[in-house]
Amino acid sequence: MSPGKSGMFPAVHDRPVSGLRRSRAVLVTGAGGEMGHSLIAELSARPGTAVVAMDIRELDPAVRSQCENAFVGDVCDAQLLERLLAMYEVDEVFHLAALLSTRGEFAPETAHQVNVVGTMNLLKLSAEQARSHGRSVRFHFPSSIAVYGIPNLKTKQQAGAVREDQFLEPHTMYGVNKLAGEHLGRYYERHYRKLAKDRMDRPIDFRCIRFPGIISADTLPSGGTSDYGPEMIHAAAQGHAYSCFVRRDSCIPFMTMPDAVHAMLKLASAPKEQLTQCVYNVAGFAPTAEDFERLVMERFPKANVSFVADPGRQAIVDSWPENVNDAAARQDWGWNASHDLQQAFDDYLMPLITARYG
Ligand code: AKB
Repeated sequence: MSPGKSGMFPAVHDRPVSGLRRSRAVLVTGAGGEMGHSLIAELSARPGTAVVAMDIRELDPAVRSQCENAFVGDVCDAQLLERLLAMYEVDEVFHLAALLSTRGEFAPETAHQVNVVGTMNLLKLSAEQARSHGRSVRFHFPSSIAVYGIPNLKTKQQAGAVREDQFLEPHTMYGVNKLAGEHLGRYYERHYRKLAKDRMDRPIDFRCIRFPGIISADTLPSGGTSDYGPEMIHAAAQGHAYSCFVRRDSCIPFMTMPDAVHAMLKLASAPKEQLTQCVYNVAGFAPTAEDFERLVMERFPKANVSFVADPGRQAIVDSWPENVNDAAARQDWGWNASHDLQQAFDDYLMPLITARYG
């Protein structure tokens, strides 16, 4: 076993690959993250789906138990990716590994390495996988509302729900990286090695959703700028005081984690001929921070919520749209959120969060 680029020996819980034929698998990067927990639970429940997971840290045992195999390593480690892809015949990739918007502003070049170089590593190796097994690799890329860069609050209020082709001048490195990832994916699908005589047509089937802020009852986000929504709810449920880092009138779109995973899997299974674009908006609900406070106080009357805006993080949230227009997703692949704001609290968050914290 050769050490990966990091010089570390990735922890690999090898299970023998049967004979010379590689086992077919679905690869999930960033498997230990918020979305990875929920996505792997859904994928592993599908008959005949073998999930191979990859994350920078060891997986939670509960997640690990749902995987065929798990690799600890960095998506920038091309050697590790090559080793993994030599062991499995990968038909589908869910590339969740990323450095989010707030963390990315403290280390923008690192964010670029993880979010763009890591993505390109994986696209390149997936295209090589496609050549080797003769089928295109379905590549799922979670993008973000961070790709939008609205210049000021007046324009934000006038813009309302923005379409996929509007305001694409992101104010964060994370947003720049996600926009680059979208263009890279479209290139690998439609133009990869355009002039090469031995090129394969469409080695990648690239499918991308621009996610809003996501709220999970099971996990807390870290390193994001939309984190104030879930942080406020989880703090109140634990009886902890919470100082919200944005103004009360701050408004961006959110959705629940079940709806986010539902959207990703619904796009994943849509017939390609129905898809008129590679990148789609999806919307859930668009509360202000004050809406979150009101709903939290209704359910946790003793909650202690205060507002102390962090100018930098506030500027990021102000550059993101109030909401997104998801007409294309509804039209092309039948997207429809199952939780509006009230249902998110009543049907999803409250039952699970109160059970979790007692
Ligand atoms: C972040 O806050 O950076 C992410 C996002 C909106 O993509 N949750």
